[in-house]
Amino acid sequence: MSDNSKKDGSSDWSNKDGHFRRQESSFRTSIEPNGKHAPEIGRYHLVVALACPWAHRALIVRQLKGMDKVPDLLPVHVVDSLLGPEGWSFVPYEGELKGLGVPGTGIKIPGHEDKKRIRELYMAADPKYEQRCTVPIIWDNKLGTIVNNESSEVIRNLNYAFDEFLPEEHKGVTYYPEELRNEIDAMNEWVYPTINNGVYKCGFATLQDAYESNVGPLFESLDRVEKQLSDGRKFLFGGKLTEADIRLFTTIVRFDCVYFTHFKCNYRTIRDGYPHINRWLLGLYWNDPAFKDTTDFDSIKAHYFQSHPNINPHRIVPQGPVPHILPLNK
Ligand SMILES: N[C@@H](CCC(=O)N[C@@H](CS)C(=O)NCC(=O)O)C(=O)O
Repeated sequence: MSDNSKKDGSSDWSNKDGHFRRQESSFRTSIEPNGKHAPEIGRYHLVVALACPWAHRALIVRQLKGMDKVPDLLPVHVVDSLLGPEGWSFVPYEGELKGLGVPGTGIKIPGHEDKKRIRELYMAADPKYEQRCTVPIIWDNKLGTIVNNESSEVIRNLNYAFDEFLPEEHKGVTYYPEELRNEIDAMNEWVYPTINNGVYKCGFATLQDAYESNVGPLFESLDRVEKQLSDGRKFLFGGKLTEADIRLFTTIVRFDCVYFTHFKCNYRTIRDGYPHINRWLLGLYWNDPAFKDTTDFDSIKAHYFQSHPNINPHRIVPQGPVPHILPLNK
């Protein structure tokens, strides 16, 4: 178990120095022709929480690549929005936590319908697993194991993993194109630590210093993104949608609703403080169903505000902002 992990789901994830440190993901293989996990219909499953920005990346790429249109290619299983004492759950929590959360779809993976928690899937994959049991996961139901639980790798793999089964227009489409790889990698280098994970480092800090050392860099990075988008471009690298947009979107779409208040990322909101980021956000959300259909504000808010009692002890879910996201031509 990593030093910032607690099995009770209480989100007291910080180290003694007050800093939150995210654990390294453990399952790091991919779906490859002729590999251990060969592409096949009816074999793989995607397990997600709708609230989770990392899982959200995978849901977006799955839909962008048209996998949602091919029956049994990569069905999605959604957990309850509440992250409770035993981790993510396929069934609503009982007892003290009863009635909270937004129910998921449960689990319908053949042979695993009896499983109540994500933890049981991790245990089936590796009985010695001792880390936190995170989403997203790609589950291989032929080998009974997890292919990968690291979203940055899952989304790269989905670019090509199932191309042979996809409609013509989706074959060969990649969100990590050869010619932009250096720029995408360079951007991920600062966006991940200061924005994607940066909001968590602010929110889960348990000492004033730890919070302060992360909130400044978060807003410096948002300023940098704002500048990058200030020439009116549609996507981060111009006219082409890439994984950099997808990775940033899942954090930004949660920002005004959750991170601004719950994680104390409150120098300014996106809608009022970052006109270019807001324009980019609304463009993705309203113009492409892969972004809108996969964003569930009720689950997002229910999860964050109800799952971290040490941040929000009464678990009250705020009603705003109104609206959760602005209309396209405000
Ligand atoms: N590096 C992982 C991080 C995934 C992650 O931390 N997911 C969180 C939800 S946002 C989780 O499942 N947490 C469960 C827990 O901590 O018990 C990835 O990008 O896939």
